[in-house]
Parts: sequence; C-alpha cells; structure tokens
Amino acid sequence: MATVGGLTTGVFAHPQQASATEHGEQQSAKKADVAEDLNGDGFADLVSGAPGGTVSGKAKAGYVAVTYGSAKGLDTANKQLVSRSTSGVPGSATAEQEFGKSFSKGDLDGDGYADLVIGSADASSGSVILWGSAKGLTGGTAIPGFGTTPQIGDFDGDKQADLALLGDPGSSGDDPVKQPAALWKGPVTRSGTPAKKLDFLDRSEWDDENNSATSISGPSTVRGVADVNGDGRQDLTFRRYEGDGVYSSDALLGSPSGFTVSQGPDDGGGDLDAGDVDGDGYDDLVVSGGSDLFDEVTVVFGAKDGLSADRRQKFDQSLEGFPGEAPSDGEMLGSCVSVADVTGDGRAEVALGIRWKNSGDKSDAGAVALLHGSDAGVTGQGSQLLDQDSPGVPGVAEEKDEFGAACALVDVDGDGHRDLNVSSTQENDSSGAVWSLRGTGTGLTTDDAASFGPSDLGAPVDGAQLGSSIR
Ligand SMILES: [Ca+2]
Ligand SMILES: [Ca+2]
Ligand SMILES: [Ca+2]
Ligand SMILES: [Ca+2]
Repeated sequence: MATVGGLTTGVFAHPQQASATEHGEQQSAKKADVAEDLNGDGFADLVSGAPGGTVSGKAKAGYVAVTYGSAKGLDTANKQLVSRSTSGVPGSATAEQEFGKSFSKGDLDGDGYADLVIGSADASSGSVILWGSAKGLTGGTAIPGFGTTPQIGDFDGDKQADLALLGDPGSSGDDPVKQPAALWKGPVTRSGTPAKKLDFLDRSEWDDENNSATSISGPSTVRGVADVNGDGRQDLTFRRYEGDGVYSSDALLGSPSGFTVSQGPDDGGGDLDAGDVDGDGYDDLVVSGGSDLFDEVTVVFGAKDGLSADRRQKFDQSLEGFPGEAPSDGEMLGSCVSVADVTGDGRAEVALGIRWKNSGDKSDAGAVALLHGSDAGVTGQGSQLLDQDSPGVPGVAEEKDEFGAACALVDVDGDGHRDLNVSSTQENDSSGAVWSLRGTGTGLTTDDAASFGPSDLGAPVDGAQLGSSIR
C-alpha cells in the first residue's frame, strides 16, 4: 500500500494561487456553523472514526481522531484522540466494541461549542458525549444502551439541538424487528439529562406490530440530518430494513411531537446523504446502490410534504459529462455520498466515492467524483474525478486501496467553500488515511491538498481503518 506522508502539501500549487491564499489569510474566516465547530474558533473541525484501532491492547476497541480546522486547513499538530481509555471518558477499552464506528457533532448543551456524541458497533455498549470547549473536547457522559448511530439535530425547530438515539435491534430472520429508540430534547446536561424525553415517533406513526413510542421498525441506521420538507426542522436521513432482503432509504420528518416517516426508495444498500441539489429550498436525498451492481444513484427531491414520490432522478457514470474512463461493472458508484454546497451558488454539490474504480491497470484503487447541482438536479457538466494518481493528490494509487470509502464535505479552512474530505480505509494495510481537498467557487482544487494517516496523529496504526466514517 502507498505510504501517505505527513500533512503533505500538493506539489502542483501555482504561484498565483499561493498569493491568493496569502491574501485569503488576511481576511477573517467565515464563521463555521456552531454545529461543526468543536473548539469555537470559527473553523469547522473534522472527526474521523478508527473503529479497528487497538486501544490498551484490546483489538478493535476503536477510537476517533479530531483534526481541528484552520485558515490553512486541517492541522495534524492540532488534533485530539478519543477512546474509552481517554481520561474522563466513561467505560474502558473493550475488544471488538468498535468505539467510533458512528458519531455526530452538534451543540447539545447550548454553550456555543459543538459537542461530539460517539457510538459503537455494539448498541449495548452505549454512546458517549464529549463536550466542546475553547480547548477542544473535554469530559465524557455515558448514554447507556443506545450505541447505534446517535444523531444530533434540531428536530423540533426551536434552535436548540436535540439527540436521536437507537438501541440494539436484535434479530429475527427475514422480518423487521422492534428496535429501541429515544428522542432527547435539548439542552442535555453534563450529567446526561435531557430537557425532556419525547416519543420517538409521532402518535400517528404508531403501529402495533413493530412500533411504539419507544421503538422503531428496524434494524435502522441513521445517516445524517437534512430538512427535506423545508419547515425549519431537521429531519433524519436513515436506512431501515423492510424484510425479505429489502432496505429502504427514508427520511424521518422532525416535529415538536416526534418523527413521522417519509418514504424514499428501496435499494440494495449503498450510502446516502441529503442537501439542496436544485436550490428550491428543500433538501434532496441522494441514495446510492440502486442496482444489483451498486452502480446507480437515485436523487429523491424534497418537497413541502416530504420526499417526493414521483420527482426522482436516476443516473450512473453514463451521465453526460461524467469524467474518466468508461466504467466496468461493479465499481460501487456512491460507496460514499456527501451532499453540500461547495461553490456557493445555492445548489448543493454531490460527492460520490467510487471505491472499486480502477486507476489505469490498478484494480480497485478507488476514486471520488464531485458533481454539481442544477435547477434540474444533478448534472455531469463541470464534474471532476480524482484519485491518488491525480496531480496534486498526495499518495500513489495502488491496487485495492479503495480510495473513496467515506467522504464528508466540511469547510475546514473557513473560506466559505466546503472542502472534500475523503478516506481510504484499506490504505497501508488497513490502517486507513484521510485526504482533504479544498473547495473553490468552481469545484475542487488539489492545491494545498493534505492527507494523514494514524501514524501522523500518533494514533494506533494496525488495522485501525481510520476514516471508516468521517464528519
Ligand atoms: Ca474549530
Ligand atoms: Ca456544547
Ligand atoms: Ca423538516
Ligand atoms: Ca474551504
């Protein structure tokens, strides 16, 4: 596997762009959304999960790495590692727990610093809240029993972040099962007490067979938040099992009295995210994995009543303008999906990992594409395709690197353009690595591209799979 150096700078930076950067540094950063800024310095911070990391001698105990944003982007010298062995964090490192398999940022106690809630592979291990401060994350508050994809968002629209929690769904063959779920209304105190515990589902959604006030039909995993019905309340984007091998990608609409389900497409199960692709004020759900070969992407447009039942767009790499060589079967278009406005025109870009794409004759080296939004939906026009052999991207493409495992559009340099942070979990014998490519008014540039692996962070290396999820 290719060696990824320290915080490597792209070697193809142009002098005129270097001076533009210097000029940019004299301007103040566009203040980051509080929900993304753990230390309150105005720059969004990036969190990378390493669920395979060995901690205190326990294999796959797991950890997360926080790299703080700055005018120069991510700074590996300004980082923080959090595991169950970190002082103040409740519990202890446990083999196979995969702490950091999921996590979410947001200001749960309303003090102006984003907090981080971290989940595990094992729901019964619970989640942990780390509290943001000017010095970074501090303390640790246990949330017993709800270790599956905890998600922060303002679900009732009162400007105070809330917390959606999922427990262990157990198993029951081919049928959906009852999965414990809890909705905590913020603010949440440092002792782990919410202002109120709400029913997870709105009463109209109750269903005697599988749902109740405190459960959902599952197994379900939450993938993020968006506002698909434009009512100012954040909605959960999630995937749930419907039975007989069918997974559905849906939205749970936020309300003052719990969520209501808004049905999205059934598919084989890739990744999903939402953002306002067509700029009409409703976030749109972008789902990968629409065909047997995981090579199709579906856009489900948001509307006043939730996800539209009939306004949908399907595309694959034959989309006009999609760059790169003609695809072979099974490249896994959309191995990761991140949707957010990079260019600043009010229409979200869509980042798609293609983790099994070949780079020349190197199979499964992986790649990532950035496509633009337009009034009509996702367009191939002006899109970009990058891999580790692209000029300016640190590292060298190698077989089975699977670049594009996870991705997150987060503005880590505070210039108002979201930057593409993307991982390869297979890099360097599955230690994993994360790349950060800068966003601009027209798309992505490889100028000042950076990358780091666990060794650059002084973190456990072997099999860590750093970047399994990034946010
Ligand atoms: Ca920050
Ligand atoms: Ca806080
Ligand atoms: Ca909403
Ligand atoms: Ca940026």
